Amino acid sequence: MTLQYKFPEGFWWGSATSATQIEGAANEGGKGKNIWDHWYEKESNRFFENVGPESTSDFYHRYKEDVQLMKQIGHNTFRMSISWARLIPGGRGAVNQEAVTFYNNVINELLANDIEPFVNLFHFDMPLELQQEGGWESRAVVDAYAEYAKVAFGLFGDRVSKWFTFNEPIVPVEGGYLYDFHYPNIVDARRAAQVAYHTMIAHAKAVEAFRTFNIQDGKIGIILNLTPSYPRSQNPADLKASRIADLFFNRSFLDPAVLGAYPQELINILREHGQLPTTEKGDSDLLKENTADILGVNYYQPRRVKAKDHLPNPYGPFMPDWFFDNYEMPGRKMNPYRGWEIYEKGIYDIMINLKENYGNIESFISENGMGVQDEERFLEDGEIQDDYRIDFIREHLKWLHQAIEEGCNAKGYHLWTFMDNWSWMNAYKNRYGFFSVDIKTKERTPKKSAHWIKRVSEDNGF
Ligand code: BGP
Repeated sequence: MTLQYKFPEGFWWGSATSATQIEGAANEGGKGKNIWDHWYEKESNRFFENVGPESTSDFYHRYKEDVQLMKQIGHNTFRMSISWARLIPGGRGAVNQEAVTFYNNVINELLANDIEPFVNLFHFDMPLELQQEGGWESRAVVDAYAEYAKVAFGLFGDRVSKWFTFNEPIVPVEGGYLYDFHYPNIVDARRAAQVAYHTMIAHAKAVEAFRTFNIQDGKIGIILNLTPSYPRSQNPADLKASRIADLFFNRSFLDPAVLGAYPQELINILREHGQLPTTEKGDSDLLKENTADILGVNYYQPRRVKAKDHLPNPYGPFMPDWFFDNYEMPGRKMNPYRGWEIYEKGIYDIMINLKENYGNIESFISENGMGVQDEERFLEDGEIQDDYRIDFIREHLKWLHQAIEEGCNAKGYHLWTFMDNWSWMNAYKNRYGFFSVDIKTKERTPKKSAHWIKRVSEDNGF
């Protein structure tokens, strides 16, 4: 059979997930509390249908079965995260041996089934005690994170070679400090900038520590949600709006992580508006000397922007949105459930940008996927016929393939996600998995896309 889209030898086929979203066992195995456990206790009404993080998809007890399912659908790689609050309850000090056993078991099970684990250290889940100390606003928390990273490299680095410091570090900044969709629900751009900055310092410290560990074939990177900012038009005012949106939402992390320095224009804007974070001597060298080896790219949707229609309210809090309005392009293709535009070519544009402006750093699609509500509508003979998801993946893969043909250094594609999981405020509203999960019985059932991806992974193309 000749394939129209053949991927390079050794291409990484798999999926991604995070600890809080699948493990469950939130109060078992000696795990400490994180901000999600706490926020849910305080305000369960903010979570879809009041479903919290306590049991989620029960990976903690079912990882063996899940690894078998991954193998069945052709995964050769899988990205997971370690729960900091599980490994080191409270965030500092003694390591929880039950957690070590659990993560060892998961890693060993993956390896025994020829699935390479990619391990991420932080996926939105700050230990509660450290949040109460100020979270990422606190430099002491940055140091605690660096210690945690060392513990993880030491415990698992003999078997795990691909490490990631953070998943989408801008999301806790946006959610927790600008737009009120994560705990601690603060609206304050100056504090947001401090959180963003300290996250990058924490990243660089973890990279610096990683270099001392001599991990075989070891690579360390970061996972960023890159959302290309497309201007409404070529009008200079629209172009400027898109450039500034790009500075705030992409380059704020991409530049320091890959190039080792912040864009001067972003610094100028923050300075002009009195929003610059506090820095320490030596920070800029730390960033410069500890850039990422590998970049995970999460891509779901583009950002479309235009020049502002109205002046910002001078009495309102400073916001990145003082410089642009979001633009609803007529005729855009939407995923109406998640409310996100679908624009497959975005994946290509991101890769070309990495090639041209970021030294063609080794990268991969670390998340891409389509969340759909009430998927039982599509049940036939006991399986969800998710043709829309197959289309979604296929069309994105075509553009990724094109980028690779043009010399982009993209090594793999991970779907968000392996099985339906718990999502932050949306809980189980939108389903993303190759496998559906019955949230009462926790039973896993393949969807049509599971059979499809099995063939694609095994053929290394389609
Ligand atoms: C990314 C996160 C994931 C995941 C995904 C889907 O931003 O890294 O944790 O949740 O988006 O988004 P959502 O769950 O909000 O629908």
